[in-house]
Amino acid sequence: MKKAWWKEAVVYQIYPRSFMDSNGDGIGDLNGITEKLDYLKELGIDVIWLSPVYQSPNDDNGYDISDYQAIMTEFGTMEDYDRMLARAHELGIKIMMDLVVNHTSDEHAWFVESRKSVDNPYRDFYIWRKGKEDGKEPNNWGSCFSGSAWKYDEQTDMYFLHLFSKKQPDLNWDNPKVRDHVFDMMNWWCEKGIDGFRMDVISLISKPEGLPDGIPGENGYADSGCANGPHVHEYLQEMNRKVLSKYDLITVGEAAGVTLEEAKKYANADGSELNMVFQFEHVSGSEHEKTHYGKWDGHKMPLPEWKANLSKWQTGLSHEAWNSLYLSNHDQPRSVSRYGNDSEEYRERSAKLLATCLHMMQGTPYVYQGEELGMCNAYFDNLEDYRDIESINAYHELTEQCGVSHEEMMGYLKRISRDNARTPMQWDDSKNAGFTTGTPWLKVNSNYPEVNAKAQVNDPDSVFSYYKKLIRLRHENEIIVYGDYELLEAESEETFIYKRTYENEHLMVLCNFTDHEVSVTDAVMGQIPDGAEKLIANYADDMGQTLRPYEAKVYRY
Ligand code: TEU
Ligand code: CA
Repeated sequence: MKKAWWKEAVVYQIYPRSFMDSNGDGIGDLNGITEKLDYLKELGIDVIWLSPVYQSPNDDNGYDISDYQAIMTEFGTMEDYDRMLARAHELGIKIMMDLVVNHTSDEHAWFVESRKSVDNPYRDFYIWRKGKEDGKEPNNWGSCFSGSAWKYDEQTDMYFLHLFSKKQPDLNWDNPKVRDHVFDMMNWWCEKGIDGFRMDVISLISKPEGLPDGIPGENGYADSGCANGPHVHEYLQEMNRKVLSKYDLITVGEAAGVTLEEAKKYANADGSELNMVFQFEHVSGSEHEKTHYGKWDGHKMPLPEWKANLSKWQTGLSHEAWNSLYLSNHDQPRSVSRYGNDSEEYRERSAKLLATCLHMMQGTPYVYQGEELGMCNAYFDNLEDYRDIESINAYHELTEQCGVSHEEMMGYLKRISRDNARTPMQWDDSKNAGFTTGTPWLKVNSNYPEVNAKAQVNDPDSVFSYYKKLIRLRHENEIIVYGDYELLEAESEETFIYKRTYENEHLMVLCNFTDHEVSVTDAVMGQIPDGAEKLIANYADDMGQTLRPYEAKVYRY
């Protein structure tokens, strides 16, 4: 298997709005990030994925860009950006920018021009259509943020497409001028010395010919109906030729709706498109569960289905493409709340369990800010405490149009709202967790006195120190990066056990996903020779075939 630095790297995602506020306005900023780079150096990560810092009206917290080559006023200046980039490089940390080019903000100059008239030079930068004879939208697509995916624009008596918010009009990637403008902007950032791109919903950029009606009632149909469109690989290969191939970058495509077969094209080993993709199957609900309201009333997969899905990606891409490894990001609830156990008794233990299970797999691991501390969901009780447009729009749509009760909907939000991952980083036990001296834009999780970086960075038994060890082990052991993967005890509803093999070496990864003791089969234990080295574990001692609640341990032999 071909080796590469981005296969051996560990990436840390920063959501700038919630990472560190340096000027007391309650909003994280670039100088705040610069202040905390030493903390990330200590953790040992190699790359920072920076969620968008470009100029934006913040309808979707920066994922609605009004100027790709200017810094969001609230986050600071281009000089602040350059200082952060230089300091990161001094520390040997690379910067991966978030590239959001499926859509812009409706305040972007291109859209301001485009909507002026049907013959404006920028008209075809976006997707405009006449409404249907009966006055209905051009097709039945739903937006991912509730309502129709079309917004009527009086000025020219036409509708424009927005797969996300009304203020995020989709770019028309079939227009070569759009592609040239995007590639020019990407080259501009590469010439500044950045080290890669995370590409927002890149699987959606090529819309199906004729924009046909979708499957009625599929929540956010546009998201699934547009995925892996007719020209997406052609456009990415053009992007690779005109930008990516000219630099030594790390690239990951956020590929909503991607399948294993499609992923082999996006992340193929010949390097003609991207290095890897974020797929969504393992963070979605069970394939066998029909939900009424998309993610809101869905549940996580039962363990056997989850293990089978992750294993499918491990063996399915191995030697042909490359996996990203993640459980958390700014769109997902906190992993320890969703896949672990965030009770006082088991929060730390299960956070280490999840970290072991993910970081011992083949692929590039992504650590989402606060995941290394075992931060968990905030479970806000009041709608007024939420800020996320997806959550707020869904609240109104489901309670006002679908008959969902307030109490039911608040239960959905507490469990799976994106705001659970966006509460401010918990630095210490001072007011607002040391994130800001002002009023935070989003409330801090009330458990910050117990869960914060200051309490962990010097504690060898902390979640932080455990992540630090996992990252170091990946840097020191090729088997963790390149070893082949094999799932064991596939049917178990309690354990997640897999083996890695590389040249003549093996790792046995044993995880108990329950709050009670379980016993590992003789078939598994029989493979581990006496005296096998314990690489890492989340209990100090070892009970052999018995795994205690949320126990994780890795043997090398
Ligand atoms: O997310 C796209 C996407 O797939 C999410 O909308 C996801 O499906 C949903 O949030 C899960 O409930 C990207 C960004 O990561 C997200 O923050 C943006 O809101 C979205 O695109 C639009 O840019
Ligand atoms: Ca600030």
